[in-house]
Order: sequence, then structure tokens, then C-alpha cells
Amino acid sequence: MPYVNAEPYPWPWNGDLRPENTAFLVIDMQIDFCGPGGYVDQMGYDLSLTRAPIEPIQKVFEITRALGFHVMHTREGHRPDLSDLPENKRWRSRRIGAGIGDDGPCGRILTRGEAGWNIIDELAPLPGEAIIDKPGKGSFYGTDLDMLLRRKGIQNIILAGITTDVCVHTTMREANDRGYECLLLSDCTAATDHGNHLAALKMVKMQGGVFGAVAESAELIKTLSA
Ligand code: C5J
Repeated sequence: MPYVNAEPYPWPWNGDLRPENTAFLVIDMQIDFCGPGGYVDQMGYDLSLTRAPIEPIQKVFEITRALGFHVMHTREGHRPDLSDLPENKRWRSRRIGAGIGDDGPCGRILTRGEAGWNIIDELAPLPGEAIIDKPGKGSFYGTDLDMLLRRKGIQNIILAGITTDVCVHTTMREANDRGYECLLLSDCTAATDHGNHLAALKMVKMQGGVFGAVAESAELIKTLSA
């Protein structure tokens, strides 16, 4: 497969892009982040921003699933007894009116098993696709993601989901440090502030691609369709 037309370099660095060695990792597309009554809505942010990646991600699902790429999903959330919730994280969320573990319109906010914690129906995982439950922003901390990726022989990670500047960026940075070759799909990710989204994309592209590369999903689809 040829390279994806990405910035700041054609991706992946070595041209070795195959379904067997590449994961499409979709981060935190949960009701809590892009559904009415969820965590992001309770904080008062504009849901149209975090819902914008839904359709582009659906299109990438179509082709990656058809070609047999590894498709993986993450969910941010805490145990019902909140034993994995740092006190300061809870305190800060309560301060902004969306206390993690507190009752909200979609059940207890960011709590495993509650309605708001589910991945939205539009992007529901298919049977056999790995789901990583994470207590933090990064997808590696406190999870078995790295073990799954290594066992599957994955070298490349294509990232999507929300939010660009928080969970997606933390995951991309950690993946990059672990030696994975990362591509962030600019229209398949979004932030609660559009300026932060743009800044997060720009950060990836500094220093020759300090965390990997960035491309629009149409460029990936073009490469995979060739
Ligand atoms: C946040 C996330 N923003 N999925 N979580 O708290 O980015």
C-alpha cells in the first residue's frame, strides 16, 4: 500500500501500511463526550464540536473494517465505587458543575456501566473489536492496550475520537514514545474549543512530526482505496 498524503511527511515513515500491522483506534466516542446530557454537555460546551467527527469516523470504519484493519475503541470512565478516581479529578469536575460519579441526565457521570459511559450508537463497536476501559486521559495508563497492540503485531496507529487536545493527544504522545507510528485524522477528532483543536494538530506537526503525522480522512481513504 502506498503512503498517505499527510503532514509533515507521507505516512507511515517506512511505507509499511497493512491491515495486519495497523490499528484504527477510536477514542472516547461516548455519550458523556458527545451526547445530550453527558459530561461535556453538563459542562456547558458546544456538542456540535464533539459530534462533528461522527460521520467522518463512520466512513473510515467502512473501509478499515472491509479491509480487515484492527479496529479498537476506548472508553473513559471510573469504577462505580470510584476507587480509581483521584480526589483532585473529582473535585475539579464538581467545580465546573459536572461531578464525576454524581447523578446526571445520563446516569452517574463518567461512571462505568451508566448510560452516558456507553459508546454512541452511531459508532458502536462490532463483536470482536477490542474495547479499552481507561480511568485517565491516556489510553495506556492503567490499561492493557500496549499488551494487545504488541500481541497483534501492530506498528502503526491511526487515531480518531475526542478530544483532540486531551485524550487523543495524551494517547498519541504515549504511543509515539512507545515507538508506534501514529497518524491523527484531523476531521475525525475534535475538541471542546476549536482553537485548541487547531493548536493540538499543529503541535503534532512541529519538529518534523514530533508525535507523528496529521491527515484528513479523505487522504487515508484515497490511499486505502487505491
Ligand atoms: C476529556 C477526553 N476531555 N476524552 N476526555 O476529559 O478527552
